[in-house]
Amino acid sequence: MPSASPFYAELDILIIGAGFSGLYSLHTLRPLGLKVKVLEAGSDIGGVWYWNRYPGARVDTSSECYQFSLSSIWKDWHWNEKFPGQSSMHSYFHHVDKTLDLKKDIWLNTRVKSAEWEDCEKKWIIITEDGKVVRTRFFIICAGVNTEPYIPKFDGMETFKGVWHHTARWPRNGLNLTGKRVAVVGTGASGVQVAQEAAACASKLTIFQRTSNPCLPMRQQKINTCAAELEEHRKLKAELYPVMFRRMLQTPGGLAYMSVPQATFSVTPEERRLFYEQLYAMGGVALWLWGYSDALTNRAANDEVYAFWRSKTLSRIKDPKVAEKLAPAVPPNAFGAKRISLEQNFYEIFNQDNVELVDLTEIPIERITESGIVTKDGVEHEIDVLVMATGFDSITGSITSIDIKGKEGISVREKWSKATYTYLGLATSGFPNMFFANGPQAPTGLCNGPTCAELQGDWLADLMKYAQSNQIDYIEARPEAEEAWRQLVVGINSMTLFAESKSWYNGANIPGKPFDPLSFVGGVPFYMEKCKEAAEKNYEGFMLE
Ligand code: N01
Repeated sequence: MPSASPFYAELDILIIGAGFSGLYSLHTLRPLGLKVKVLEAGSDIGGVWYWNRYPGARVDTSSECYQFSLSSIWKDWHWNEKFPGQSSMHSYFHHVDKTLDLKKDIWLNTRVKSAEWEDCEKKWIIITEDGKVVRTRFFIICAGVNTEPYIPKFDGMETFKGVWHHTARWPRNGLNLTGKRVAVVGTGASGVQVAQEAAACASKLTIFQRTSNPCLPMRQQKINTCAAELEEHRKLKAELYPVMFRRMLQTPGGLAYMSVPQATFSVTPEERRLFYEQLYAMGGVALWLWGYSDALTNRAANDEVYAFWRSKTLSRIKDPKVAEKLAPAVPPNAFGAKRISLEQNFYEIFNQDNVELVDLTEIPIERITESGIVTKDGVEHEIDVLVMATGFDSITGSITSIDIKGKEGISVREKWSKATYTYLGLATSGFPNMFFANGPQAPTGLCNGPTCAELQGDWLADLMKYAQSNQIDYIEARPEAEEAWRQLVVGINSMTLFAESKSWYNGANIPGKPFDPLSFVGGVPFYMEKCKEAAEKNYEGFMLE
């Protein structure tokens, strides 16, 4: 009996995760007067910004967009940088908590181990790693996009006598890299950020790159916070933020800007060059997302942007051999079809004497020893600290890492072992009363996190309201609705260059994971139109009882 457990709770709605999605859902569900709680594995709120504490961890979305749109929160919050660091994000979440009084309904340090559907009661039994049992009618997984660290199994890893950490499991008290011999494996967003910091203080930094990652200049800016400017800023925000947040719902990525309507080859090469120069000078994601409309659908158009980016990047790296590895003539993936990272001085660090690049496509890692990394050419790279910036079992990993058994007794992990099936990227058949936010087959990987957290959070809150007022206690996605959704997701993806890229967007970063589009690439407005359409037809595509 669950009630025999040392800790037992009966809820209406349980939310897993206290990042953007989980906090927003808690806030929007409270007015329904139901018993709602959040379980969070970390010892504090913030989700990805709680876990990622590696040196240099920083948001790569402009701060005005990377926040909740609730005026009660932004009116008294001031960012001090355009791209805030982890500690600013940490303070932001505390401000959110103070404003919305959320923590009283969050159980921290509580990791969910399993969830099982109890058909007779039409409820879920949730069990946590420390033995708590929760029975709940509904269950919303807001466990994050890049949550489950991926650590490759290198031979000899257990023999290493130095210190090693995955970027998302960095020690809470920090780790001093000054004067150390540091290796960074991986050159995604995390690897680039940690490498920039390590290059400034390590005695030797060796960066192991498997696939070159075309990074764009962040062009960080300080935001003045002196009293006079703050007042001016407050006024501007009151005028412009509501417009900006409305505008964000009209763009594919849930950001304030989008691509221009012209196609790449509809303008002269000179015009094109001028436009690329402007976007590059703006910094951030501009050259990636605000360029010509066909940049991610037409290979030749994509090659044009890549060639521009390459010419800019080559000029920053002194050694032509190193430059060719970081910005090769033939791109390994279409530009932007694998997540673009932002950098501050990533390419310049390779001009320093203490920084070395090892190209794993030429010389792979053979094994880890007591004192370092041995590559296939027999060279031992001696190190004190090994940083695994090797990414995550993205998008599905935070769901499949929980042992969730649905009404047929099979787990989500088994159900998605060959391909992912969801309806609207919000639910999956066979798992009644279970929903997810920022999960698979929603805009997730291509959507600004807070924007999608709010859109899906509002949609789910409306569904819960509908269930409450219509005495519905059973909601399950219909198999035929999820089949049709899958066709749509795969169909749109196949019209883009995302279909041929290898990245966490489609599971290609994890050995054995199906190669499958994990994000809906049709853009936020089209996605929301589909969700709205289903809701207006009394939640068409769901069985409601
Ligand atoms: O992970 P990644 P990440 N041997 O998957 C390499 C968000 N984020 O943590 O490309 C050698 O991008 C792998 O190589 P390859 C952001 O959305 C945001 O950096 O697969 N190398 C790759 O280079 C981001 O996209 C922020 O060939 C191996 C790297 O490890 C997402 O999180 C900051 C390997 C993994 O890169 C993930 O970023 C940080 C192996 N066996 C993260 N296995 C900001 O907002 C993997 N690699 C700033």
